[in-house]
Amino acid sequence: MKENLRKLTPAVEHLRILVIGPVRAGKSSFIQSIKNILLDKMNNLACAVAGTSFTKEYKTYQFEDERESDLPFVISDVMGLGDSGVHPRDIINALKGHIKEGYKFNPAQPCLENDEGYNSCPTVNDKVHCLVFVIPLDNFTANTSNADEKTHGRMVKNLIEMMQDIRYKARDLGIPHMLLLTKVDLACPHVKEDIKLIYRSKAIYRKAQACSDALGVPMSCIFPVKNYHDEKQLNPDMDALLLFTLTHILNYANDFVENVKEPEGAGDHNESTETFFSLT
Ligand SMILES: Nc1nc2c(ncn2[C@@H]2O[C@H](COP(=O)(O)OP(=O)(O)O)[C@@H](O)[C@H]2O)c(=O)[nH]1
Ligand SMILES: [Mg+2]
Repeated sequence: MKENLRKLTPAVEHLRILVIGPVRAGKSSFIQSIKNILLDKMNNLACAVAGTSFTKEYKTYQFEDERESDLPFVISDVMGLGDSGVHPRDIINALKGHIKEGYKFNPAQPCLENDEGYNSCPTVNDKVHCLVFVIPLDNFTANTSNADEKTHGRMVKNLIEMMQDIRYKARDLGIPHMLLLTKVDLACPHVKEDIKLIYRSKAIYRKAQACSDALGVPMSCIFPVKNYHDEKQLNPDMDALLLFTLTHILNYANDFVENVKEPEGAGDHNESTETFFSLT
């Protein structure tokens, strides 16, 4: 999978992935995990992405492999969604490439056209090519017997509505989007014990299904992962799952960039027909 990433030759300088989700969802940990895997070493926490607990500015991370070559994709991170989080209109601004690197988000007001941080002439490189919603599965109750609150656990209703609005906007812009489910180790003891069981876990499957129902995202676009968070060394099984997920994200992004070149096709992205979950 790493070899395939090296072979990627997108029609843009970098495929741009945007990760959004509530504070402490695991966005920075995901970026850091990818960095670790590609460099083939655990990073010093003092300079790690995940060391910055509350991202407040638009920050884009580049990746290089152990041969120190730059890989042709970047991941942009924004302040958490939800109460006192990033203004939803700034997510739309970021999708369209209007937010400049380093822009400090103001929860009370979105970035406006005459702001210094507003990029009024974004190129295709500045635009987001795949939007990734990050949803933590800890304390997530997938019990559908009672109204919304229970179904969605800690994902409070207005957060779901906010994510849905952003998703509709991304869809209108033709930007592919997917859900990354984090903290799976806290949602299923079998998966905590052995990450290889992830696509066999009924608990994870039910939670994924509840997220799919809540946000209207098909199961084929939902990816559970376990980030590096307290591990001291790399684990090949975790790496495989994270790289599998990253490969799909980059394929979606690449398809989008290819479609932009052909206007008739722009707006659709092929959902994989693979069945990811096999219940036992
Ligand atoms: N158990 C577990 N903890 C995680 C996982 N991903 C992130 N965390 C922890 O969750 C907390 C918030 O993560 P962070 O990446 O800073 O979230 P962000 O606010 O979305 O950037 C940190 O303490 C991480 O170590 C995971 O997959 N499993
Ligand atoms: Mg963060």
